[in-house]
Amino acid sequence: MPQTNVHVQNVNEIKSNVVPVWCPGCGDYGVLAAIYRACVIMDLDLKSTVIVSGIGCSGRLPIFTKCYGFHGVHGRVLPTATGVKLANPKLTVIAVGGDGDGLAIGGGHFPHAARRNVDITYIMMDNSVYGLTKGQGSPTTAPEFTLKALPYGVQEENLNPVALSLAYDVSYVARVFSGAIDQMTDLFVKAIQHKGFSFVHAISPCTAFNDTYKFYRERVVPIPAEHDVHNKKSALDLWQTKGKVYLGTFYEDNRLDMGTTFQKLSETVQSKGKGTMERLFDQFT
Ligand SMILES: Cc1ncc(C[n+]2csc(CCOP(=O)(O)OP(=O)(O)O)c2C)c(N)n1
Ligand code: SF4
Repeated sequence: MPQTNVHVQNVNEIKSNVVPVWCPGCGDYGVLAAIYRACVIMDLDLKSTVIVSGIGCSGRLPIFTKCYGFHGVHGRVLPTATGVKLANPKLTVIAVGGDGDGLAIGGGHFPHAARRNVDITYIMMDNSVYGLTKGQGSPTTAPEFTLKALPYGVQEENLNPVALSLAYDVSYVARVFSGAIDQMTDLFVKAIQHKGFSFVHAISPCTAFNDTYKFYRERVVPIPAEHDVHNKKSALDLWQTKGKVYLGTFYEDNRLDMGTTFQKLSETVQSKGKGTMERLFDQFT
């Protein structure tokens, strides 16, 4: 890691010289803008901030920032981000990827990131379609959406990322919408500040293949101020409310993150003096 810290005063200083190539109106612009703003608000050191991505239109995001970036393999954003964080716990690690990346090919990694409670933030940029590969249905394509490639819609129920994350006992769960960038920024800040695995479901419509702006604008409402974020049952009730798509923090729990657990384990083991392996190694040194 280079020794010089880089802190910035405004969002223009975070932008890289690569201009985003997303389609006009793509929700991913909103997610990127909110990440820029969150970095400034939190005064993050760009040289200690890593954005890891999967493959998809969403996967392009890291290159538009001056943070460190890792454009990984389709569906493997969480194992990669986990590895980065455990290798260097001082880093702020943000994982980004699409709904296809995170719930289809990569769906098996989500519960394990949750139970490990590794201290990273996962922003799922959900456009309910495979954008990069030109409009196939994804695990979050709801039966009410008709796509160019699916004129009769999907014939199966969609997955709900908030419901899954609550069921997996993710320690911070929030939902945001690209049409509400101020709130999105605030919740990215909260998620990054959370010590443990934080998940943000970012509704990020695809204007080319599944333009859901109108659908969501008619349904999004803020989570009521009286909602108790430590009450899992209330969070589940919010998710299941028909006709409304709640935005805000659903759930928050402060249990030990994986880095701290490992640190404690290491101290316990070291306090017991040399173990069998160390005595064995000593014979060769
Ligand atoms: C192992 C592997 N399988 C399939 C693909 C083809 N592929 C590229 S992106 C993608 C899905 C993109 O959808 P999503 O993850 O929702 O991201 P979006 O483009 O919508 O942001 C697929 C299937 C790939 N690159 N690698
Ligand atoms: S295809 Fe969809 S997700 Fe991809 S850049 Fe265009 S609008 Fe965005």
